[in-house]
Amino acid sequence: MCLMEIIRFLLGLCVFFYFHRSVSAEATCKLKAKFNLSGYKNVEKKKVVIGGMFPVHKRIASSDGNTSRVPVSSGCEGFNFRTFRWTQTMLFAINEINKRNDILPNTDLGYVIYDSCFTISKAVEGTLTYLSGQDEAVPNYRCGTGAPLAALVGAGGSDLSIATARILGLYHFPQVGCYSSSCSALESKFQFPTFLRTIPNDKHQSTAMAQLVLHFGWTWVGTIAADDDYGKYGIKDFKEQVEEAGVCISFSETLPKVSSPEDIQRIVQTVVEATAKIIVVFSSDVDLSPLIVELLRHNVTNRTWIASEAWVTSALINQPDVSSVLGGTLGFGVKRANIPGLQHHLLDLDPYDDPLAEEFWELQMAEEVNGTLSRPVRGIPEGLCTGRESLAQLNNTYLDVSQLRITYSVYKAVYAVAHALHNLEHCEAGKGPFNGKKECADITKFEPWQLMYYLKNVHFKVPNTDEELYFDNGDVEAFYDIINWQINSNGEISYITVGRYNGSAAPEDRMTIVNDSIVWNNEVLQPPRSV
Ligand code: TCR
Repeated sequence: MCLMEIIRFLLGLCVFFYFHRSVSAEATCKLKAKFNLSGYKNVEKKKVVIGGMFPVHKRIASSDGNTSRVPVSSGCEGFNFRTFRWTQTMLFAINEINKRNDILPNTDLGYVIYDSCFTISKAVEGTLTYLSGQDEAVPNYRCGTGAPLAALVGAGGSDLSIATARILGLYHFPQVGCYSSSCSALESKFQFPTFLRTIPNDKHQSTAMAQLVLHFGWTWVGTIAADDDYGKYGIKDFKEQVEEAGVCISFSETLPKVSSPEDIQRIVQTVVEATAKIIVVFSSDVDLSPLIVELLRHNVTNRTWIASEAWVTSALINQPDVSSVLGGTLGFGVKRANIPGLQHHLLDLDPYDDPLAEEFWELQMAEEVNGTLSRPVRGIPEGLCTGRESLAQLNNTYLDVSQLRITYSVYKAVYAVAHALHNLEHCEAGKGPFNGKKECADITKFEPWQLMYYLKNVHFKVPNTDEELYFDNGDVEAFYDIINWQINSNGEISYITVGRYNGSAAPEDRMTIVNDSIVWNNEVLQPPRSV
């Protein structure tokens, strides 16, 4: 038994507060903000809290349906190392900003983070809790004497953000979707007035995929979509465009949201029997991975897969041995960047920080003990971990900083909020934008709509990159790398950039692709023909 289990028991109360709020808990009016004041002597600084919501777990645990006792909010299961990295990136960005003297020099950022567990109900619960600042989900965000709440960063997939954006919109509360919410439906400012995002709108990705299909002259393609807004809107926009250009759709399948081996078998069957060899997949990695496992088992090769950005660089899909099935894949990745210092922050994770860090540690160390990796610290009796082991030798998605794309959009989202807060704080008296009287807002007690004003108008250079970030009606520039999965000398897949797509360029200049640099997944290593 791992020592951590005992610690987990002791931290039980904390776990309860964060993730398993009892429906019957007595309503109190307190904020569970954590302030990172490390390195600060000046405790007099003003404080603002940023909310974050990430799908750190992959699903909620199924309930036993028992209605004879007090209901409790469902727990979550299936720890996701990739999304945990996004969560840690938010903390990293907040720390970095807190250390800077040029952004918010007089104000410290704190954070409250919720796990949306990839589930709409959890995301809604988190939003209500966030707005109310209470254990119990009652919307009343003005209560409490704590620091003001700034924007919410995140949610989960578009369907989660759509649910949370509807609630936040009611309160004019700003939300910055980062990876979560690329779906074209979210562009409606009428429906989602306070939603902005640092990931491009998927309508560009659908157009880019359509252009790719037309570029290679493919006329016969199959499509597979996740059963959520991301998959449905993405594939719908794609299909409309290719069909208009005369391409025929051989089959359209939908991946099940809840595990369903029969549905997966049916889709495998369709893929095997279809004559179309080009298959476009708009789905998150989590929803797609059961299908990939089955395709591997059936050894379905000689297809060309077109990947949406959610799975194009996912380690959950790119598992050992997938190269026979997925080598040659072409897909779209959002802007990537290096974030200096991030890896150090990821390695520096303290397992006692919060329940998520603790769960991460336990899982990681369990993997160690089970033997595939060498134990980072020797001399510890099997099964026990101390919390002082080193993460540095682990080879884990969490620590992989080679493809920071969505991670980078989380980083940008936090910076966008910080810049908006900075501009709000540094409003010159008598020259402010509000109420037709040139009023300013007060950083210690501003209204959400006042922050929204500044957020809409931010324009800044992202640190250590040459990217200028600003919102155009809530959206950012649509810039994608076209990535090809090429098998390297070790038999592993490398992501090679073979082209780019810039949605804001003139139509004829949007896509540049170097055909010769693509490696295809067929015997002749030629662009496949579609029939
Ligand atoms: N936007 C998708 C969800 C999603 C995702 C991902 C999920 C994106 N990228 C990576 C898991 C991993 C892009 C949505 O629903 O909008």
